[in-house]
Amino acid sequence: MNLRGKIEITELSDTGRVREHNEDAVTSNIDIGLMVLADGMGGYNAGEVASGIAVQIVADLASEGAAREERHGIDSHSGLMRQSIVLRDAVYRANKIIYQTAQSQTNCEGMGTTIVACMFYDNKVSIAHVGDSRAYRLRQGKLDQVTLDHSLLQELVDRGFYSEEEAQRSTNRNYVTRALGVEPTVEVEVHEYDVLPEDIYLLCSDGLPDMVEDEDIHLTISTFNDSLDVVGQQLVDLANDHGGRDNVSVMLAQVKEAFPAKKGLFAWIAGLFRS
Ligand SMILES: [Mn+2]
Repeated sequence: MNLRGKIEITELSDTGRVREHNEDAVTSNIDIGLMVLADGMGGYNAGEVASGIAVQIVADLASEGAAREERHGIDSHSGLMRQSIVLRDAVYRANKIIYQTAQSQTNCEGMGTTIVACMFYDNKVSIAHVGDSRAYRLRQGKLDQVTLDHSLLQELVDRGFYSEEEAQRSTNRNYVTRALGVEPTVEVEVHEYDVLPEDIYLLCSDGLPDMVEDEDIHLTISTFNDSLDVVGQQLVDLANDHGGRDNVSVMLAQVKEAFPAKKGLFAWIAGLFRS
């Protein structure tokens, strides 16, 4: 299914005010309703290599999977939609390739990257993530953080050592407990959500929430939602105005109209024989 016209996407990635390189990477494919964002780390330009590999591999494998009819619908084994599995397996694969590259190329030693990726289909969205790059959703005037960071800070919040408010003010928020490329395998978190027309989804690297309070993110999206490009630029400008200490990347998707799946050819042929 082609989502052009049903979903609008915009993406923006900025070096910020302090860093010399932009180690974030973003890519999208409107035809299959895909957005991928990665925040790399590592010496020299290894962080850029890691995040670049991550978005490339996930985009390639997701397009391949989306084109194959048998990759749609529910997988009876896992209970997940097959699109979620495509996305998850793509992230597994990216992890493996980044890990192997880090092992074999001396100047890539120790590199890694976070990732957050989402794919829209059949009035749903699958969201996969590793690390502290985030997904948010604005629905009916309310902004929710959809992903929970794989970070030391989030673990401390989960265990009751910190309140969410204390965590927002903490200066030590960037220690991630999961990343791609660090181990031969990685645990990928993937969830599916129903999508409503007018929903706005935001993917971002930690450079946004580290610099801009959730309340201001909310206000910015609500105020400028007539133009996603303006929202994106405003969010990046806010992060930079507040210091821009890190690279900042934002991807936004606005749902213009419902996008139910068309019945596949096989379902259609089977239907002919049933009547
Ligand atoms: Mn970052």
